[in-house]
Amino acid sequence: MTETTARICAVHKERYELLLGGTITFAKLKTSVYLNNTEPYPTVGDDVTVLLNPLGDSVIIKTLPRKSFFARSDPNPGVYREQAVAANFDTVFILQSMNQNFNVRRLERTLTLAWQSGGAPVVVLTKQDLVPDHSPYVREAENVALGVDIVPVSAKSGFGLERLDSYLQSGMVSVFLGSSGVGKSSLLNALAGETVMEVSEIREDDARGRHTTTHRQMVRLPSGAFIIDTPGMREMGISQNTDNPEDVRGALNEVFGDVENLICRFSDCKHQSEPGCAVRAAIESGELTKERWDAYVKLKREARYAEDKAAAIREKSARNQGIAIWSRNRGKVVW
Ligand SMILES: Nc1nc2c(ncn2[C@@H]2O[C@H](COP(=O)(O)OP(=O)(O)OP(=O)(O)O)[C@@H](O)[C@H]2O)c(=O)[nH]1
Ligand SMILES: [Mg+2]
Repeated sequence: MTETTARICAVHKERYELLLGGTITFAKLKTSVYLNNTEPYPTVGDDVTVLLNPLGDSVIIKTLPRKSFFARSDPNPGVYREQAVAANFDTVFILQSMNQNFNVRRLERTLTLAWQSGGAPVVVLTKQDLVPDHSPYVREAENVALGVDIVPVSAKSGFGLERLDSYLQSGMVSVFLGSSGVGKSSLLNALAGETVMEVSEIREDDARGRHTTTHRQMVRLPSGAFIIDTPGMREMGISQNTDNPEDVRGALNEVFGDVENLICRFSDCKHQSEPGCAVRAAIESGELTKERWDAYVKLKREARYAEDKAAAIREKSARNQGIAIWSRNRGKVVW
C-alpha cells in the first residue's frame, strides 16, 4: 500500500473522510497504533499519514503535528471526557446571535478556550437583520473581548459578510463555534454561495436550536479557504488537552488581563477582608463587575483542575508506553 499525507475533512463515528488531491477517500485508524495511546486521535483539520488501499478503506497510521487544536471537556463535575473538535485552524469564529442567545459570560469562556487552542479568535454576532440596532451588542462584546475583531453579520441579508474576507483567503482554515441555532451552518452556506450544510428553524419560545449539525465537517469555499462547521455545543469546559499549562494561563491572561493586572497589597490575598485588596476596590468603584470577577474565578478553578488532570494523564500515558516497550522487548533475547 502507498503511504501519503491527507487532511481529515469529516469524522463519522469510526470512519474518517479524507481530502486527498481534491478527491474524497475514506479511512479507518490503525488500531494497534492508536489504542496504545502513542498517537493523538485525529480530528477534522488534522493532517495524517495514510496507507492507501485502492480496494477499500485506507488506514491512518499517524497524526502529524498540529499548529492549533481545540477540544472540549464535559463540564459536569466528576466527568472528565475529552472531545476533540478541530485542528490546524488559523481563526476561531465565535458565533453568538443577537437574541436570547447573546451572553457575555459564555463569550468570555469561549474566548479563553479559543486563545488556548492556538487559533486567533474573531467574534461574529449573527442575525443582524433581526435587531433594529446591533451597536449595543457590539459594545457589550467589546467589553469582554478586548482587541478582538467583532463583526455583526446577517446570513439572510448578506450584511457584514465582506468583513470576514480577510480571514477567508485561499488556504486559510477557520472553525465555527457557537450554540445550536446561532446560524453557523447558515453563515457557511451564505459564504459558500450554495447549500452545503443543512439548517433548521430554532424553537419559537426560547430561540434554542435543534442540534441540526451532528458531525464536524470541513468545507472548501470558492476562495480556497476552508471552514470547519461544528455541532452546537451546550456547555464548554476548559479541556485537559493542553500539553503546556502555559497555554491556559496565557489564554486567561488574554481574556482577563484587566483582572490579572489588579495588584493587592498581600500577594496571597483571598480578596475577602484583607486591607489593600485591589479586587474589592475595583468592584466597589464599578471598574470591575462582580459577574466578571466570578467568571474569572470559575475559569481559573477549572484551568487548575485541567492542569492537574493533564499532568495525571501524561504520567499514565508515559507509564503505558513504558509497559508497551517492555512487553515488546520481553520476547527478544538481548545479548
Ligand atoms: N433572520 C435570520 N435567521 C437566521 C440567520 N442565520 C440563521 N438563521 C436561522 O437560524 C436557524 C438556525 O440556523 P442554523 O444555521 O441551522 O444554525 P446552526 O448554528 O448551524 O445550528 P446547529 O447545526 O444546530 O448547531 C435557521 O432557522 C436559520 O434560518 C440570519 O442571519 N438571519
Ligand atoms: Mg449547523
